[in-house]
Amino acid sequence: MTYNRAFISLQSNLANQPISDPTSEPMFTSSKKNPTLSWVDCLSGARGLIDSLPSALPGDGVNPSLSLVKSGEAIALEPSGQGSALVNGAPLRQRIEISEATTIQLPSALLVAAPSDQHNFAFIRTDLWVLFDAQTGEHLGEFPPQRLLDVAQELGRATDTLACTPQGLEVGFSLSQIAPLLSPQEEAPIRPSGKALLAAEQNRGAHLCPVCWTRFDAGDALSIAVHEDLRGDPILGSDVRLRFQPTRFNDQGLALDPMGLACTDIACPHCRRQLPPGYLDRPHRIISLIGAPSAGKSYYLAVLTRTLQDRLPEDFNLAFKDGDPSGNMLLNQMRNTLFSAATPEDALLGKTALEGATYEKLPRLGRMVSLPRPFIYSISRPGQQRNETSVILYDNAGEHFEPGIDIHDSPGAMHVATSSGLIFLFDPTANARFKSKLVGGDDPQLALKGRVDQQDSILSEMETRMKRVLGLAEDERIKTPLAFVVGKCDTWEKLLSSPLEPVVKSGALDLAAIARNSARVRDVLVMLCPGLVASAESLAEQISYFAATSFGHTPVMIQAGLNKGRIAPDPQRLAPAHVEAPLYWLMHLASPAMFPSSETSAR
Ligand SMILES: Nc1nc2c(ncn2[C@@H]2O[C@H](COP(=O)(O)OP(=O)(O)OP(=O)(O)O)[C@@H](O)[C@H]2O)c(=O)[nH]1
Ligand SMILES: [Mg+2]
Repeated sequence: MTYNRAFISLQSNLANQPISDPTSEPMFTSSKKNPTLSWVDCLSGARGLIDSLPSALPGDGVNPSLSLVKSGEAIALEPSGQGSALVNGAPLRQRIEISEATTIQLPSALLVAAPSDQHNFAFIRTDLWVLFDAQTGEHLGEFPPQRLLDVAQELGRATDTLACTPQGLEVGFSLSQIAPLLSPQEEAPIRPSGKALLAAEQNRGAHLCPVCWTRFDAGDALSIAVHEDLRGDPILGSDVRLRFQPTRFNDQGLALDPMGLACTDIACPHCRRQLPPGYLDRPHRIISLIGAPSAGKSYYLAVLTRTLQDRLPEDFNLAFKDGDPSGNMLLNQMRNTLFSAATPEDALLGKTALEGATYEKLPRLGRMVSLPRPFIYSISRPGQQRNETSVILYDNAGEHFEPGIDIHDSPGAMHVATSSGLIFLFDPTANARFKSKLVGGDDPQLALKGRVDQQDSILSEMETRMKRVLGLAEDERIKTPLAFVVGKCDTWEKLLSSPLEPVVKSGALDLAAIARNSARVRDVLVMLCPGLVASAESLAEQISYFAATSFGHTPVMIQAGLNKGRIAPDPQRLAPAHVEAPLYWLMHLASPAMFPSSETSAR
């Protein structure tokens, strides 16, 4: 819906024309009926009829700022000389006749009045207001009046560029003019201004949004309207259901949408993205997977989620379930592509595009940005669903971690700052020193020419970003534990001094075995990339090295067809190894009760 520009300018240009010539003949002289005036208070919803004149208006206090008087066949507004009534947005200085719907702003009431034969205001909904652009008339959404100022702030819009009106009314108010009536008096002076303050003020609360990583309190979560007529959100677009701050609830405590339907879905108050069912009821751990383009992140995620589902029941007596089937669809599809394929061509996973399907465009702290979709899985002990926790994973494009991407313009990798654990997936097939040790290997990746190895700068970029966001000093180390995973170990495991040991024993994590495996991998890294080890260890307080392979065999290069020249695993020979160990270690540090170690369980 677009609001008529002429109508808005009529209202916001503050036209309250005086009666041009009070002595002139009235236009209609036939009716002898006394004029009556219908009015509605746009905030309280009170409404009524005035037929005895002169009269004061409701809400005009003990010293009324205007009075209603008879003016020929019509009713006119007469200034009393005191107070500060605004009529059609301008101070009332002289008598004006009410010939059509007229807005009247009093110190404690916001009225619309019109001759009763023109309007009875029966269809006005004062609990739901339309917000629109004062210049263009563009419809920006419908909100309860008490939300209008917050919405303006969320939109990053000055209130004097916005106009609003109760649903069903054809005249509007300038949002800046009516602001004092919308915000309770005591709140007004403490609203901070400025972008930094805005960001800081918005980023508080008990819950963290898995999409924009901004904090909020449960009471501030938005509800998602159910009624089909409420399709269209002012910020997310016309095909998205309206997000609104609930004010009415049914007997079960469910929010009611503006059409009275009960709503179960909720959304983040910042980015407005729908949150998975039950999101606020359990703790969440973000595990950030970091790696250069082609490091193997997408395959690792597909294999990791499958392996966790298979291994967690046996290893820790835990169930690993899809915590958001519709939100996890893409990762589940990747997993199915890989594990139900018959040929390498079918098993091929595409490169993750910087703003492709794994990303969605959403508002974050006042600007529209691309954010990676969260993949949420719940972990629980059978019979103890109450102690459920969940893991959030993201499939970023490797480019997102490279230096040169502004973290505010493109904050898609900012989850690192709020995560419980970091997995840095190192790609040995992109590193010249590893490659020189693997000469003669069959992996076609080892023969790829022209790859630039930026993995050291990805690590230092991650450090810089995290320190910036967390406000850490240059010489401080990051407290988030770092699992340094040297991936694709099907190609290089022969460089290890001895084979890796199993890390789970009798339902507990064997930290000593993890430490010995870490030392084995670290030895190889120190030999080939000592600088990288030094920077990783100066970055994080807690670090452990791992080796993993998503494939467990050498992938092949596709020889013909559309995907000719691309490298893919042979689905018949998939044998992932050690992929779960980094996650077990990070989850043990984050939730030792769920992922106990042999040390803790022996105590
Ligand atoms: N040998 C071997 N190759 C692997 C393994 N995992 C992935 N690869 C190969 O590594 C390449 C990149 O894998 P992806 O998972 O697409 O890499 P990515 O990190 O998601 O890359 P971007 O999406 O560009 O950031 C592909 O050619 C895979 O075949 C592995 O365990 N062993
Ligand atoms: Mg990828």
